[in-house]
Amino acid sequence: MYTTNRRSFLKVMAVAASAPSLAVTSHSARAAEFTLRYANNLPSAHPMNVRAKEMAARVASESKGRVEIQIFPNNQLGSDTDTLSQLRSGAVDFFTLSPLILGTFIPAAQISGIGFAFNDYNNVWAAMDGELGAHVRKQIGATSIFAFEKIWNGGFRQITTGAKPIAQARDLQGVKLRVPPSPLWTSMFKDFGAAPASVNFAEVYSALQTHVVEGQENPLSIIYTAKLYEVQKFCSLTNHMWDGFWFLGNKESFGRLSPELQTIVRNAINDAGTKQREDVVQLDQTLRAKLESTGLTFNEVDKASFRQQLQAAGFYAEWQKKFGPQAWALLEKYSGKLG
Ligand code: X2X
Repeated sequence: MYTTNRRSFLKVMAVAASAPSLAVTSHSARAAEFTLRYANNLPSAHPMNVRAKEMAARVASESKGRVEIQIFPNNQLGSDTDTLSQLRSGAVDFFTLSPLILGTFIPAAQISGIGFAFNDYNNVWAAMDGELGAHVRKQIGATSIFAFEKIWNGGFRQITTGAKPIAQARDLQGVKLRVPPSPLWTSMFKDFGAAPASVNFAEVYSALQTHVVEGQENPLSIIYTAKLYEVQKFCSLTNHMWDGFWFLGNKESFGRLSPELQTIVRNAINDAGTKQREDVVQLDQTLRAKLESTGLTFNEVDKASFRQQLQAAGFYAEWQKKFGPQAWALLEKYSGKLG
């Protein structure tokens, strides 16, 4: 009897002893005054998610636990198209999205995706941190959402295919190629002579695997982290455009934070973006050998043929008209004369 009682007594004591720490754990887990949901379309291994995790930890620490940012990578909350709707309604608080896909809602945002506009990263950051980026952020800010100052890096895009490499623009003739859902992307690949199909990134791997499409285009860092090399054979180094990710927020949910907390979040996001830019540059420069070792075959292309093809198809003239002379002048300030 005594032993049993003593045992149960000890058991009770053990539970009691652990109780405070349990209580502390659940208290601190519930302590955040603001829990904000950040969604994106890329795998956890991509620098976007690596830097986002650091950013969330910094926000938690600098806000002393008052702001928690939950990260949902890999389209966990839905495709880009779905997540954009959720961001607009406030069901999602933050979302990183290509300016071109954002173009389904704000057409003016697509201007940074014009084919062959930027030669290198100096050019890209001058434009996106300068007047071109400011022009686009102003358009975004006129809606229920806004973009933080520093656009995150997607990278310069390359074409991958399953059947044959693309060396000249004419090799794209009739090729069924996946493009992200965006009017500019579809227009550009139609003008290249391909047969573009709009597919959300969440479906790209399976669309390639089941041969619904024959190819796609993305930067090496995304081809690698999303394992697209498993379902593609050739990678043609077209560098046909640069793409980024605006770090977008829902205005109303961000507005619930005090100005002081807003500053903490804003600085952490912009700083993380600046680091993420460089991570992607480094990755894209070093991944070719790794991708070759998986069996992906690389080729250089006749770059001039692609640009001439766009020009001959009237691509630059058409989009200059759509964006208007003022916005186009801002683009050309950084890109030089286009078309
Ligand atoms: O959908 C794509 O291809 C991706 C991941 O590059 C974008 O977000 C535009």
